[in-house]
Amino acid sequence: MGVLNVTPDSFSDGGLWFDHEAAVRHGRELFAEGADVVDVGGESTRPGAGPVSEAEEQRRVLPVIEALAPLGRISVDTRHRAVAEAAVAAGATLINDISASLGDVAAEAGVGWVAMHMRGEPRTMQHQPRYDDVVAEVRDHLVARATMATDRGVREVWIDPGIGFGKTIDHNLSLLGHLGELVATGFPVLVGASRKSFLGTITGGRPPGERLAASLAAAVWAGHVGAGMVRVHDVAPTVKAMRVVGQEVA
Ligand code: HH2
Repeated sequence: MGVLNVTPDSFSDGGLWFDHEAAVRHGRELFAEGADVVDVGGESTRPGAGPVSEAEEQRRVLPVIEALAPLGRISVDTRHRAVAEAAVAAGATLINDISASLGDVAAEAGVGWVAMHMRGEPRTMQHQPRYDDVVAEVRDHLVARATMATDRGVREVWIDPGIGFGKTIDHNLSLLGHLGELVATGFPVLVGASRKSFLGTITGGRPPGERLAASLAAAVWAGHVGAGMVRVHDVAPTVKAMRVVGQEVA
Protein backbone atom coordinates (compact mmCIF):
# COMPACT_ATOMS: atom_id res chain seq x y z
CA MET A 1 0.00 0.00 0.00
CA GLY A 2 1.56 3.27 -1.14
CA VAL A 3 0.88 6.44 0.86
CA LEU A 4 -0.55 9.48 -0.95
CA ASN A 5 -1.12 12.34 1.47
CA VAL A 6 -3.05 15.19 -0.17
CA THR A 7 -2.30 17.44 2.80
CA PRO A 8 -0.23 20.51 3.57
CA ASP A 9 1.00 19.14 6.90
CA SER A 10 1.65 15.37 6.93
CA PHE A 11 4.69 14.46 8.98
CA SER A 12 6.97 13.26 6.20
CA ASP A 13 5.55 14.48 2.88
CA GLY A 14 3.23 17.34 3.88
CA GLY A 15 2.71 19.77 1.00
CA LEU A 16 4.49 17.66 -1.61
CA TRP A 17 1.29 16.29 -3.18
CA PHE A 18 -1.19 18.96 -2.06
CA ASP A 19 -1.61 20.23 -5.60
CA HIS A 20 -4.05 18.05 -7.63
CA GLU A 21 -1.73 17.42 -10.58
CA ALA A 22 1.19 16.57 -8.31
CA ALA A 23 -0.98 14.17 -6.30
CA VAL A 24 -2.23 12.34 -9.39
CA ARG A 25 1.31 12.15 -10.78
CA HIS A 26 2.59 10.67 -7.55
CA GLY A 27 -0.28 8.17 -7.39
CA ARG A 28 0.59 6.99 -10.91
CA GLU A 29 4.22 6.61 -9.81
CA LEU A 30 3.22 4.53 -6.79
CA PHE A 31 1.26 2.12 -9.00
CA ALA A 32 4.12 2.00 -11.52
CA GLU A 33 6.54 1.19 -8.71
CA GLY A 34 4.43 -1.82 -7.74
CA ALA A 35 1.86 -0.67 -5.19
CA ASP A 36 -1.20 -2.94 -5.10
CA VAL A 37 -3.20 -0.21 -3.37
CA VAL A 38 -2.75 3.58 -3.25
CA ASP A 39 -3.99 5.04 0.04
CA VAL A 40 -5.35 8.57 -0.47
CA GLY A 41 -5.66 10.74 2.64
CA GLY A 42 -6.74 14.36 3.12
CA GLU A 43 -6.22 14.80 6.86
CA SER A 44 -2.90 14.55 8.64
CA THR A 45 -3.16 12.40 11.75
CA ARG A 46 0.38 12.97 12.94
CA PRO A 47 0.68 13.51 16.70
CA GLY A 48 -0.62 16.98 17.58
CA ALA A 49 -2.49 17.51 14.29
CA GLY A 50 -5.78 19.34 14.50
CA PRO A 51 -8.92 18.17 12.65
CA VAL A 52 -9.80 19.25 9.10
CA SER A 53 -13.43 19.94 8.08
CA GLU A 54 -15.11 17.11 6.20
CA ALA A 55 -15.85 19.44 3.28
CA GLU A 56 -12.16 20.33 2.99
CA GLU A 57 -11.12 16.69 3.31
CA GLN A 58 -13.48 15.75 0.48
CA ARG A 59 -12.26 18.64 -1.65
CA ARG A 60 -8.72 17.29 -1.28
CA VAL A 61 -9.26 13.59 -1.89
CA LEU A 62 -12.25 13.08 -4.19
CA PRO A 63 -10.79 14.45 -7.45
CA VAL A 64 -7.57 12.50 -6.82
CA ILE A 65 -9.49 9.27 -6.21
CA GLU A 66 -11.55 9.81 -9.35
CA ALA A 67 -8.41 10.31 -11.41
CA LEU A 68 -6.53 7.31 -9.99
CA ALA A 69 -9.29 4.70 -9.57
CA PRO A 70 -9.14 3.59 -13.22
CA LEU A 71 -5.45 2.77 -12.74
CA GLY A 72 -5.61 0.48 -9.72
CA ARG A 73 -7.06 -0.16 -6.29
CA ILE A 74 -7.65 2.92 -4.13
CA SER A 75 -8.15 3.06 -0.38
CA VAL A 76 -9.33 6.19 1.39
CA ASP A 77 -7.53 7.08 4.61
CA THR A 78 -10.27 8.70 6.67
CA ARG A 79 -12.09 8.49 9.97
CA HIS A 80 -15.12 10.42 8.72
CA ARG A 81 -18.28 8.68 7.55
CA ALA A 82 -19.29 11.21 4.87
CA VAL A 83 -15.77 11.24 3.41
CA ALA A 84 -15.65 7.44 3.30
CA GLU A 85 -19.04 7.25 1.54
CA ALA A 86 -18.11 9.91 -1.01
CA ALA A 87 -14.73 8.27 -1.62
CA VAL A 88 -16.40 4.94 -2.38
CA ALA A 89 -18.73 6.71 -4.81
CA ALA A 90 -15.61 8.21 -6.43
CA GLY A 91 -14.01 4.78 -6.89
CA ALA A 92 -12.30 3.70 -3.65
CA THR A 93 -12.82 0.03 -2.75
CA LEU A 94 -11.13 -0.04 0.65
CA ILE A 95 -11.82 2.18 3.67
CA ASN A 96 -8.63 2.66 5.69
CA ASP A 97 -10.11 3.70 9.01
CA ILE A 98 -7.75 4.85 11.76
CA SER A 99 -10.71 5.15 14.15
CA ALA A 100 -11.91 1.56 13.55
CA SER A 101 -15.47 2.88 13.69
CA LEU A 102 -16.68 2.78 10.07
CA GLY A 103 -17.32 -0.94 9.67
CA ASP A 104 -21.01 -0.32 8.98
CA VAL A 105 -20.12 2.08 6.15
CA ALA A 106 -18.00 -0.63 4.55
CA ALA A 107 -20.86 -3.12 5.02
CA GLU A 108 -23.39 -0.83 3.36
CA ALA A 109 -21.05 0.08 0.51
CA GLY A 110 -19.85 -3.49 -0.09
CA VAL A 111 -16.15 -2.58 0.13
CA GLY A 112 -13.18 -3.68 2.24
CA TRP A 113 -12.29 -2.16 5.58
CA VAL A 114 -9.10 -1.63 7.59
CA ALA A 115 -9.64 -1.38 11.34
CA MET A 116 -6.66 0.40 12.90
CA HIS A 117 -6.02 0.72 16.61
CA MET A 118 -5.66 4.23 18.03
CA ARG A 119 -5.67 5.24 21.68
CA GLY A 120 -7.31 8.68 22.01
CA GLU A 121 -7.20 11.09 19.07
CA PRO A 122 -4.31 12.59 17.08
CA ARG A 123 -4.16 15.94 18.92
CA THR A 124 -3.50 14.34 22.31
CA MET A 125 -2.69 10.68 21.69
CA GLN A 126 1.01 10.93 22.53
CA HIS A 127 0.38 12.43 25.98
CA GLN A 128 1.62 9.59 28.17
CA PRO A 129 -0.12 6.60 26.56
CA ARG A 130 -0.45 3.71 29.04
CA TYR A 131 -1.39 0.06 28.71
CA ASP A 132 -1.17 -2.88 31.10
CA ASP A 133 -0.50 -5.27 28.23
CA VAL A 134 -0.28 -3.39 24.95
CA VAL A 135 -0.27 -6.46 22.69
CA ALA A 136 -3.32 -8.09 24.30
CA GLU A 137 -5.27 -4.81 24.55
CA VAL A 138 -4.64 -3.88 20.91
CA ARG A 139 -5.40 -7.41 19.70
CA ASP A 140 -8.62 -7.74 21.69
CA HIS A 141 -9.88 -4.32 20.59
CA LEU A 142 -9.18 -5.09 16.92
CA VAL A 143 -10.70 -8.57 17.03
CA ALA A 144 -13.88 -7.17 18.61
CA ARG A 145 -14.20 -4.50 15.91
CA ALA A 146 -13.29 -6.86 13.09
CA THR A 147 -15.73 -9.52 14.26
CA MET A 148 -18.53 -6.96 14.46
CA ALA A 149 -17.83 -5.88 10.88
CA THR A 150 -17.65 -9.47 9.65
CA ASP A 151 -21.00 -10.17 11.32
CA ARG A 152 -22.45 -7.17 9.49
CA GLY A 153 -21.32 -8.66 6.21
CA VAL A 154 -17.98 -6.99 5.42
CA ARG A 155 -16.12 -9.65 3.49
CA GLU A 156 -12.64 -8.11 3.57
CA VAL A 157 -11.51 -6.93 7.01
CA TRP A 158 -7.90 -6.01 7.82
CA ILE A 159 -6.54 -5.29 11.27
CA ASP A 160 -3.69 -2.85 11.94
CA PRO A 161 -1.93 -2.24 15.29
CA GLY A 162 -1.66 1.50 14.58
CA ILE A 163 2.05 2.00 15.09
CA GLY A 164 2.62 5.46 16.63
CA PHE A 165 -1.06 6.14 17.40
CA GLY A 166 -1.11 6.60 21.18
CA LYS A 167 2.01 4.49 21.69
CA THR A 168 5.52 4.97 23.07
CA ILE A 169 8.61 3.54 21.37
CA ASP A 170 8.40 0.51 23.67
CA HIS A 171 4.73 -0.02 22.77
CA ASN A 172 5.56 0.15 19.06
CA LEU A 173 8.41 -2.33 19.46
CA SER A 174 6.28 -4.72 21.51
CA LEU A 175 3.57 -4.65 18.86
CA LEU A 176 6.05 -5.30 16.06
CA GLY A 177 7.84 -7.97 18.08
CA HIS A 178 4.58 -9.77 18.84
CA LEU A 179 2.93 -9.17 15.47
CA GLY A 180 2.49 -12.92 15.20
CA GLU A 181 -0.24 -12.64 17.83
CA LEU A 182 -2.25 -10.43 15.50
CA VAL A 183 -1.56 -12.74 12.56
CA ALA A 184 -2.78 -15.68 14.68
CA THR A 185 -6.25 -14.08 14.94
CA GLY A 186 -6.84 -15.12 11.33
CA PHE A 187 -7.64 -11.59 10.14
CA PRO A 188 -5.18 -10.28 7.55
CA VAL A 189 -2.77 -7.79 9.10
CA LEU A 190 -1.69 -4.39 7.75
CA VAL A 191 1.29 -2.57 9.28
CA GLY A 192 2.23 1.09 8.84
CA ALA A 193 5.66 1.81 10.30
CA SER A 194 7.10 3.73 7.33
CA ARG A 195 9.23 6.76 8.32
CA LYS A 196 7.59 6.97 11.75
CA SER A 197 9.35 8.84 14.51
CA PHE A 198 10.31 5.82 16.62
CA LEU A 199 12.44 4.65 13.67
CA GLY A 200 14.17 8.03 13.62
CA THR A 201 14.82 7.86 17.35
CA ILE A 202 16.20 4.32 17.24
CA THR A 203 18.58 5.24 14.42
CA GLY A 204 20.05 8.28 16.15
CA GLY A 205 17.60 11.10 15.55
CA ARG A 206 17.13 10.83 11.78
CA PRO A 207 14.49 13.09 10.11
CA PRO A 208 11.70 11.38 8.09
CA GLY A 209 13.59 11.56 4.79
CA GLU A 210 16.48 9.58 6.28
CA ARG A 211 14.48 6.69 7.67
CA LEU A 212 14.42 4.44 4.62
CA ALA A 213 16.73 1.73 5.95
CA ALA A 214 14.81 1.54 9.21
CA SER A 215 11.46 1.55 7.35
CA LEU A 216 12.60 -1.32 5.12
CA ALA A 217 13.68 -3.31 8.16
CA ALA A 218 10.25 -2.84 9.74
CA ALA A 219 8.44 -3.80 6.51
CA VAL A 220 10.60 -6.87 5.97
CA TRP A 221 10.10 -7.97 9.55
CA ALA A 222 6.33 -7.49 9.29
CA GLY A 223 6.19 -9.48 6.06
CA HIS A 224 8.37 -12.22 7.51
CA VAL A 225 6.08 -12.79 10.49
CA GLY A 226 2.96 -12.84 8.35
CA ALA A 227 1.58 -9.34 7.71
CA GLY A 228 -0.37 -9.36 4.45
CA MET A 229 0.22 -5.72 3.57
CA VAL A 230 2.55 -2.87 4.56
CA ARG A 231 1.67 0.82 4.23
CA VAL A 232 4.75 2.69 2.97
CA HIS A 233 5.96 5.94 1.45
CA ASP A 234 8.87 4.35 -0.47
CA VAL A 235 7.16 1.78 -2.66
CA ALA A 236 9.95 0.82 -5.11
CA PRO A 237 12.58 -0.16 -2.51
CA THR A 238 9.95 -1.84 -0.34
CA VAL A 239 8.73 -3.98 -3.25
CA LYS A 240 12.33 -5.12 -3.84
CA ALA A 241 12.93 -5.86 -0.19
CA MET A 242 9.66 -7.75 0.20
CA ARG A 243 10.45 -9.82 -2.87
CA VAL A 244 13.52 -11.15 -1.07
CA VAL A 245 11.49 -12.10 2.02
CA GLY A 246 8.79 -13.68 -0.12
CA GLN A 247 11.09 -16.19 -1.82
CA GLU A 248 10.24 -19.82 -1.09
CA VAL A 249 13.04 -22.01 0.26
CA ALA A 250 13.38 -25.17 -1.86
N1 HH2 B 1 -0.44 5.76 9.67
C1 HH2 B 1 -0.70 7.00 9.24
C2 HH2 B 1 -1.89 7.27 8.55
N2 HH2 B 1 -2.75 6.28 8.23
N3 HH2 B 1 -3.36 4.01 8.30
C3 HH2 B 1 -3.11 2.75 8.70
N4 HH2 B 1 -3.97 1.76 8.40
N5 HH2 B 1 -1.98 2.44 9.42
C4 HH2 B 1 -1.07 3.39 9.77
O1 HH2 B 1 -0.07 3.05 10.45
C5 HH2 B 1 -1.30 4.74 9.37
C6 HH2 B 1 -2.49 5.01 8.63
C7 HH2 B 1 0.25 8.11 9.55
O2 HH2 B 1 1.19 8.28 8.53
P1 HH2 B 1 1.12 9.36 7.32
O3 HH2 B 1 -0.12 9.19 6.53
O4 HH2 B 1 2.37 9.27 6.54
O5 HH2 B 1 1.16 10.76 8.03
P2 HH2 B 1 0.05 11.83 8.38
O6 HH2 B 1 -0.92 11.20 9.30
O7 HH2 B 1 0.84 12.96 9.03
O8 HH2 B 1 -0.61 12.27 7.10
